Amino acid sequence: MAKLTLYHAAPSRSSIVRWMLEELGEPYDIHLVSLSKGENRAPDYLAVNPMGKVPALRHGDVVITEAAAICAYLADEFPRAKLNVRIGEMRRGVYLKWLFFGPSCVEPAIMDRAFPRKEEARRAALGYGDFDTVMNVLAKAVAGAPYIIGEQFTAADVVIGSVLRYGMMFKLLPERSEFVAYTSRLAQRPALARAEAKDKELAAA
Ligand SMILES: N[C@@H](CCC(=O)N[C@@H](CS)C(=O)NCC(=O)O)C(=O)O
Repeated sequence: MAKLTLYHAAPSRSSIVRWMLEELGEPYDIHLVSLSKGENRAPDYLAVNPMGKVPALRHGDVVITEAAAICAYLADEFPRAKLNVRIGEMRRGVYLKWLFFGPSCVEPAIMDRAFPRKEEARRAALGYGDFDTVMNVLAKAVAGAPYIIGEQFTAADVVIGSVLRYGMMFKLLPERSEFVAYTSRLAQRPALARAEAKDKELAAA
C-alpha cells in the first residue's frame, strides 16, 4: 500500500489532518516542518507545497494540500473507515456542503473579524456574507443530531469540528451552547484524544 506522510507542525491546521488520520486508523508517517525556524519557506518544502503552508499530505506519488481537501481525499480513498458519503447517496450533497463551508465560510468569517479590513467590504461581495449569519447557520446545523449530517460521523465533522474547537479556544468565535455541546460530543472520540496527545508530545519536545 502507498505510504501516507503528513507534513505537520503541532499545533496548527495540520492537526486537523492528524485527527483525520487517527480516525482512519491507517498507518502514517509524520514529517515535521518547523514554522518558527521558517522550514515551510525552505526550497525543499516549497517543492512539496508552493504555498509554504502546512498541512500537506503525500500519498505515494501524490501530494495533496488544503486541510479540507485532504480530509475529503482520505475519506474517499479509505472507505472502510466510513468517514465519507459515497457518490450516488443523496446525503453526499449535504456532506460536501459542510466540507466546503469550513474553509470557504467559517474560516474567512472568523479571520476577517480577527483582522478587520480598513474598508468594510460589501456583504454581497464576501463569499460568507457576514459573520453573524455564518454563526447562526452553523449553530442550527450542529444542534440536535450528534453530527453535522446526522447520525454518521464524517470527514465534515473533522473539518467543522476543528474550526469550532480552535475558534472557541482562541476566542475568535462565540461560545454558543450549540457549539459547546457539539465539540464536547466530538471530544469523546478516541481518535481525537490520540491526535491531541501525540501533538502535545511533539509541542513539548
Ligand atoms: N488554506 C490552508 C491554510 C493552511 C495554513 O494557513 N497553515 C498555517 C498553519 S496553521 C501555516 O502553514 N502557516 C505558516 C505560514 O504561512 O508561514 C489549509 O486549510 O490547509
